[in-house]
Amino acid sequence: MSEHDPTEATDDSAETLFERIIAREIPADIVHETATTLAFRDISPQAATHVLVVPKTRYRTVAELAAADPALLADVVATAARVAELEGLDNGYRLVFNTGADAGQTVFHVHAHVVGGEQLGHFGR
Ligand code: DGP
Repeated sequence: MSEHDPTEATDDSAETLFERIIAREIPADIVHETATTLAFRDISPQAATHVLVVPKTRYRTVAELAAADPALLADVVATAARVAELEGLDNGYRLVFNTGADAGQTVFHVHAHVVGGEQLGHFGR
């Protein structure tokens, strides 16, 4: 880990919740799946549509994923775009990768939030 990694202090030795969802060990409302990614509804939606997209291979953050496997990051983004199509988000959507504690990242298996289905406020605090 680089000394500048904002997630460095986090203990990520345990299997995360998302590995268990990918393995179908715990249920989730799955909306789309590809060979390399899985998309399922967020348990605590922040908008009319709120879907999480994860790579089936675990990386802790989007920066780690980008450095290790850029093609897999492209798969995540392509799946997010497909989810937006399937969910009818024709008027736009937001794609968010929370990274580290200050951003509120709670699950250290990289995930894209696909948020939309309504007019979103400007984000920040
Ligand atoms: P983040 O804060 O960026 O790490 O997002 C984690 C998201 O995961 C958060 O929006 C809530 C969601 N989440 C937490 N537990 C579960 C669960 O058991 N099932 C599903 N579908 N989503 C969950």
